[in-house]
Amino acid sequence: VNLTDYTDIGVIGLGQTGLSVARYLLREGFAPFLFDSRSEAAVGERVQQLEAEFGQSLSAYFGDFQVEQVLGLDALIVSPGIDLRHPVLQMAIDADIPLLGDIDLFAAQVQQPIVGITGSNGKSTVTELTAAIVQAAGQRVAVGGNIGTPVLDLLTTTAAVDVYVLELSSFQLELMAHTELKAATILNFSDDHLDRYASRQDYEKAKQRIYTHAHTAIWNRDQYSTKPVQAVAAERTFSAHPSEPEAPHIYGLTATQPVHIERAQQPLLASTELQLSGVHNLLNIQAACGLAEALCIDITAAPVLQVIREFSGLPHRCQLVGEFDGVRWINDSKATNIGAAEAAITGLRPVVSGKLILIAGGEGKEANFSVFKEALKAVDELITIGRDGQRIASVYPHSETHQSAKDLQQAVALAAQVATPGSLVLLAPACASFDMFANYQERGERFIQAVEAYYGAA
Ligand code: UMA
Ligand code: ADP
Repeated sequence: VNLTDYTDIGVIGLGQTGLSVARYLLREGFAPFLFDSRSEAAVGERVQQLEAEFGQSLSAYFGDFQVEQVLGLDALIVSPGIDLRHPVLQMAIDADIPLLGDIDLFAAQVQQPIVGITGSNGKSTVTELTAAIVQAAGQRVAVGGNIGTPVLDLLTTTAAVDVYVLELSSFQLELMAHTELKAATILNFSDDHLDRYASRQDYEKAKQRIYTHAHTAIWNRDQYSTKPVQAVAAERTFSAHPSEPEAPHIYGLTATQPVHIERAQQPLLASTELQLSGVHNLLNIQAACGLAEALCIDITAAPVLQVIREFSGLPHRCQLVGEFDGVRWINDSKATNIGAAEAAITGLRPVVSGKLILIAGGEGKEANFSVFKEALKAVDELITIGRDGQRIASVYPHSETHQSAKDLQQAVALAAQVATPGSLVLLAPACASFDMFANYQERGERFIQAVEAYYGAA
C-alpha cells in the first residue's frame, strides 16, 4: 500500500481505529476527510482533540455517509466496525475507489516479523501468551490489533520491537490484502458475527484471508476449516487428540492421565502444572507454541516452559470472582458467542460437585442457538438476561428451572438463592453485551460488583 498514490483520503469511522488512522495520516502530512455516521454531538469532541493536537482544522462529516462526499475521494480507510455492505461503500467499490484497512497500512511500515492470530475464540489469550513466550525467549515484543491497541498506534512508541503479535478479527481481515505474516493461525470456528455475514461460509472466508501471505500456518486439526485453503510454506497443527507419528512437529494431547501437551510425540507440559484450565486452553497453549516455533524460538527452553506454566489468563475469561458460602462465582463475560460459552461449561462441569448455574443472554448477533442445546444439558439452573435471553431459554432442556432476570443484580440474587454449597455460578452470556452495557468489560465488572454487593464483600 503506497498512500502517496492518493491525495484525498477518507477515514470512515472515528472510533479507536479511525482516530489512530487519522493521527497516522496527519503525521504523514495528509489532510484526511473524516466520517462517522453518528452525530457530531457523539464524536465531535474527538475531532476537536485531533485539531488541537495537530494545530490544524479538519474536514469532518457526521451522520449518514453521503454519496457525493465519499465518491469524491481517492481512497477510503475503513474501520472494522463498519459493514462493507453499506450502500455508499458498495458504490465506492463500483467506482474503483480502493477500500483499505489499518493492518495493511501498518505492515507496510514495519520490517520486523509479524504474527497474526484469529479464530472465533481464544484470540486474546493466544495473543498474550504468544507475546509472553516471545519475551521469555529474550525478544522484545509489541501487541496490538483487535485486542485493543490499534496497530498504527504501535508505530508511535519509541521502544525497540523485535516481533509484533497481532490479534486480527474477521472484520480487520476483510480489508487485509498485502500483510506478510511470519506465522498465522485460525484457532477455531463457531457461529459469530452472523449479523455481518450472509453465511457462516462468508465468515470463514474472511478469516481464511489471514493465510494469504503467511509463511507458517498453525491450524486446528480437530476443525479442518481452520486449515489454509491455499498452499503455505510450512504448517503445524494442534489438537485435543494425540499427535500422529507420521507428521513431526505437531502438537496434541496425550490420551493418558494426567493429560499432557505433547510435541512430536514427546510430553511437553502436564495440564496439572498449569494455571490455565480447560481443554480449550490446552489448545490455546499448543497454538501459541506453534507460533513461537515459527519464529525459531525453542519452546522446550526452561524460561519458556516456566512462562507457560505461570500464565494465568486475562480478566473476564473464566475469572474466579470469589467463593462465598461454598459457592464459586466465575466471570466469563468475554464469552460473547456460543462456542466460548460451551468451552466454559464443558471445561468447568467436571470440577463442580453441586449445581452448575449459568447466567446467559444479551445481544445474540443472529446466532443459531439450537446448537447450544447440547452444552446446556450440563447446566442445572439457567438464568437469562438481555434482549435474546429468551432465545437461549427456548432451547434449554431443563426449562422448568429457567428464570429470567431484568438486570445482572437480579440475576446474581436469583442465582444465589438456588445455589447450594459446592455449586458454581458462571456468567458466560454466549451473547454480545451491547443491549445492556458499553462492552464485555463493563458487563464483567458489574457482575463482580453485584456478587460482592450481594455477599457484603465489596
Ligand atoms: N461507525 C460508523 N458507522 C457504522 C459503524 C460504526 O460511523 O456503521 C463509527 C462509530 O460511530 C464509532 C466508530 O465507527 O465512532 C467505531 O469504530 P469500530 O466499530 O470499528 O470500533 P473501534 O473503536 O475502531 O474498535 C475496533 C474494534 N471494534 C470492532 O471491530 C467492532 C475493536 O475490537 C479493536 O480493539 C479496535 O478496533 C482496535 O483494533 C473490539 C471488538 O468488539 C474489541 N471486536 C469484535 C470482536 O472481538 O468480536 C470484532
Ligand atoms: P477472543 O479474543 O477470541 O474473544 P479470549 O481469549 O478473549 O478470545 O476468550 C474469550 C472466551 O472464549 C473465553 O471467555 C473462553 O471461555 C473462551 N475460549 C478461550 N479459548 C477458547 C478456545 N480455544 N475454544 C473455545 N473457547 C475458548
